[in-house]
Amino acid sequence: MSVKSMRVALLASAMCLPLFAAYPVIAATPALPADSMAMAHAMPNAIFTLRSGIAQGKMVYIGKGGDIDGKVNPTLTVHEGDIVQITLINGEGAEHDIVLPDLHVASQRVTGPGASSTLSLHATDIGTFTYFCSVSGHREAGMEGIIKVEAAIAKVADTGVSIARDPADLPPPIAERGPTTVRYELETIERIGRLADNTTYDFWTFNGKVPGPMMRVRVGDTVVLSLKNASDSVMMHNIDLHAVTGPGGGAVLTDVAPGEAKSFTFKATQPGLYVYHCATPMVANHISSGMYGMILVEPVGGLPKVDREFYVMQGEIYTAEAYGKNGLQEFSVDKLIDEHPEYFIFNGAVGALTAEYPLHAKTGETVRIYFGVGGPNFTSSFHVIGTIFDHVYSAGSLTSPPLNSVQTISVPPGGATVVDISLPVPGRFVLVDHALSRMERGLAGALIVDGPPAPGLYRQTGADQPTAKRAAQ
Ligand SMILES: [Cu+2]
Repeated sequence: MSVKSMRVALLASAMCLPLFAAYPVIAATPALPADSMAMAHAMPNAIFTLRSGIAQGKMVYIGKGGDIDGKVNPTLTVHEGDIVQITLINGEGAEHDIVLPDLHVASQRVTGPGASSTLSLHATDIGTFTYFCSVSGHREAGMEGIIKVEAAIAKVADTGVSIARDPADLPPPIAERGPTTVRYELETIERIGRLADNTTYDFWTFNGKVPGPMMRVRVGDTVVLSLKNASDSVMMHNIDLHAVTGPGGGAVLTDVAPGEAKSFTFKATQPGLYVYHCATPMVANHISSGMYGMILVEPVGGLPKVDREFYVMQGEIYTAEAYGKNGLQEFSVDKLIDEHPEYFIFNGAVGALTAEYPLHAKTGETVRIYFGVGGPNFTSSFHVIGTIFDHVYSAGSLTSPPLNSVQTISVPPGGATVVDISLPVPGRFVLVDHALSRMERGLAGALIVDGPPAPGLYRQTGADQPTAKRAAQ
């Protein structure tokens, strides 16, 4: 068995956050390996939970959830390149840990029932490696298993179409002009789409993507909005725009059965960034399935110019099975009513803004993010790790003066904000809801800034190496 093997990094190290209560103590190594930066902020793509317990009179690890559910000392199969996350939960109250000495990674010891510790590692080498409990006598008593790193496989083709909205997909600023009439045509489309790698979901959408298209008008404009429901839909749908003054925000004028189309006209009387959504009962079901978007009503003269603009929305998915299951996931009305989502997502899917459509910019540029929460239930504490918002148009209000120098902004369901960020330092910046448990359920985005280093603003000035090897190893 190879002792060299995988390189390890602490996810939390670059976050500067006590993100996880328990983190592995790693053996003394010269420094964090080069790929630790790649791993920092990366979403784990192989996630396992093990519970300590007793089976057939022996002390063992028992798999919890996914393919290893209920299995004793399960073999953890991952693929080369995977970022692996293993959580140990103390099932019965004796002291335990999980160590993988060949991989230079170990959990903390967990003592009380329910106590847990999570470790992460980057599976860079193919092979079979042992995990076991380093508490005296426990390995011999049965607490031992293997993690198998197999060759990377080509992505399975049939993982569902992408329903993720590219955050760079939004209309440009409106040039200086007087009020006019603007027409928008939306179509409600129900389709099986990719929710996560190897996981699909029956999304309900405006125009086939989540969020629906961003609409952009000027205050004083007259908007003629037609809504068509695709003929292969099952459900009725409609649209309620928060930019509208009138019963239902348009919903009562746009109830469309499959194959039907209706339109209505409204005047955009107040500038702001507004959410729109389907309001067909059960409304929360339609929203959580992906039926939300935003309309920007620009003030006279527009907003101050920036170099790039992005469109990002947060939502929740309520599946019957637990987060991380493969295959087509079914909706759970019980979890919706209990407000217990399995997934939190930016722009429709896990990985939409990290793997599929990361936000790109260059140093020295200013970027603006139009951020809204479709929800339907959870307030977002919107934050971009490694940046400070220069300006925040709180609550999506464009007629109030913006806040300056803000770290995190609260955005309620059915609410929005506009944030401006300047980017003097290159690197990878991470969009999050600072209720960071949601990151473990899929919620993260990446803003990748290219450009020369800016050591005057950000540089390493020391790096003490770990001095003691973990006693257990
Ligand atoms: Cu609907």
